[in-house]
Amino acid sequence: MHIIDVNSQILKENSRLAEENKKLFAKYDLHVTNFMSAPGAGKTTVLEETIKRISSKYKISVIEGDLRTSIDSERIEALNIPSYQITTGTVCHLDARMIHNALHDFKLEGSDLLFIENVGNLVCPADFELGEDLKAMVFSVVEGAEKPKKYPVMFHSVEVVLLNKIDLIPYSGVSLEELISNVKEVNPSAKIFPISCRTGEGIDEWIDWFIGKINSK
Ligand SMILES: Nc1nc2c(ncn2[C@@H]2O[C@H](COP(=O)(O)OP(=O)(O)OP(=O)(O)O)[C@@H](O)[C@H]2O)c(=O)[nH]1
Ligand SMILES: [Mg+2]
Repeated sequence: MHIIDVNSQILKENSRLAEENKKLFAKYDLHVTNFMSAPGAGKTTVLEETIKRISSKYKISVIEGDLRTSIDSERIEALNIPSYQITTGTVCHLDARMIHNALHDFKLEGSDLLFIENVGNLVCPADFELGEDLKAMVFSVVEGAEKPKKYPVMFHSVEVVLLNKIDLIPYSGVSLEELISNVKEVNPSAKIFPISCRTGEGIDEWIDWFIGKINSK
């Protein structure tokens, strides 16, 4: 009996298309970041806070991924930043083809940075390369300090982890030290920034690191 491994074929085809996207991004001299997290961890809020601080220096475009609605794209457009909403229906992640298709309509010429906000999901988005330069994860500290151990795949796949909503630590009983130690156990080389989009704590440190990253490309 010949068993076809459909999953690995899908991922192989996805990687091929991601390479095509990468070539296109290189042609436009564009730095691309893929933001991933569970629903509601604060991806759009992190984008808003980042955009507010750097949009005078960089021309930014955003691709939003959600099952339904253009709510997140509208939030980004309210900051006068062009945003393209992908709605995936029932699919729990963005893939390279969705990004490729979006680029037929969404023109990136002249942009310096592309931010992609993936579908809110702590598992699937990590498996699908999009052709990005940087994978960033937003994790809301109130989700629990043990989550990196239970859901290691995304923590393992990213270069930077933004531990968001630290303003809620006093009300949650979560230990930030334990959470950081668990992230390091799963991904020893990850850069970790405890941040609060509510108070602004840690955001400048994240931005300084991010700008260093762009400049080192
Ligand atoms: N207290 C607190 N709330 C925050 C912080 N960051 C974001 N929020 C709130 O968390 C909620 C979800 O934030 P979003 O930015 O919409 O989260 P998201 O990850 O984009 O959500 P999806 O796109 O639906 O997956 C909103 O009510 C935000 O105002 C923070 O640092 N502290
Ligand atoms: Mg969002």
